[in-house]
Amino acid sequence: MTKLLVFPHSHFCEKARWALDYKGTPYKAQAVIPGLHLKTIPKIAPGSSVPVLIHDNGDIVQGSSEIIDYLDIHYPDNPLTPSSEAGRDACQQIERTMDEALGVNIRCILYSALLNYPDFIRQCFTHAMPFYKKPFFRPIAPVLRKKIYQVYVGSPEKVARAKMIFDAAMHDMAKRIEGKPYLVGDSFSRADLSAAAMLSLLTLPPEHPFPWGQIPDPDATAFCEHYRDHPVSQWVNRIYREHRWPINVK
Ligand SMILES: N[C@@H](CCC(=O)N[C@@H](CS)C(=O)NCC(=O)O)C(=O)O
Repeated sequence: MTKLLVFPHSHFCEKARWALDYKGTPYKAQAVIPGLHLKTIPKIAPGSSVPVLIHDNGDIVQGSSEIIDYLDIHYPDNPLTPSSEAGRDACQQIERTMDEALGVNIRCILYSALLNYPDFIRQCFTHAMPFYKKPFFRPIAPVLRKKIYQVYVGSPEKVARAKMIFDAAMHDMAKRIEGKPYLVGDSFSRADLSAAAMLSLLTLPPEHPFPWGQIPDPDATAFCEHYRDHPVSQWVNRIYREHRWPINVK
């Protein structure tokens, strides 16, 4: 069966999972053990990041945007990429900018607060992992915490900068969607899916398959709360409500 290798809580993995669900392609999402993934993933793909799609026909695709490209070629029903060249270019530009300005920065901001909660982080990485794999997480957790801080957070100055860029990107998004239901053209596309997936960590829409539960950190909660009534947050929730079907929890 086709498999999607993921970190279950990752917004880039949610983007790929959503695309697969949207296409109605049968697949199984499989949580990889963080840390060990640095050895296992590069054996099958060029880099170490997830998501990675392992198709049951043998094809392997790494990267959320590349997975959407692949799915649109092999499963043309429910297209996510517009058919016009202008639409395709617009999607590509939005997807790149939003993955970076929204996705990368919100990861930095939230990890900076949530890395202080080992139980929460363990749930993020091990949710839906088979029981025999879960014990691998505990011994690597302290090293992983340091590594995640180094790679995705960096320093308080970097977090402050991430907050500024994120806020500017939210402002830019608000302008793009003003008076329009979708980012590109008149219908749902990969641009909407990508932006909404990147911001799912901000609004935690109920249609998102990960069971977030209570966010344990007051700064992280305050950050999300600050944007609760923002037009972009409302847009994300609507996009999830109307287009996130059917769901695959694992
Ligand atoms: N551009 C990539 C980014 C994916 C990404 O940043 N994945 C992170 C998890 S959110 C990851 O796998 N990090 C571990 C690593 O790179 O080794 C995509 O769109 O798939």
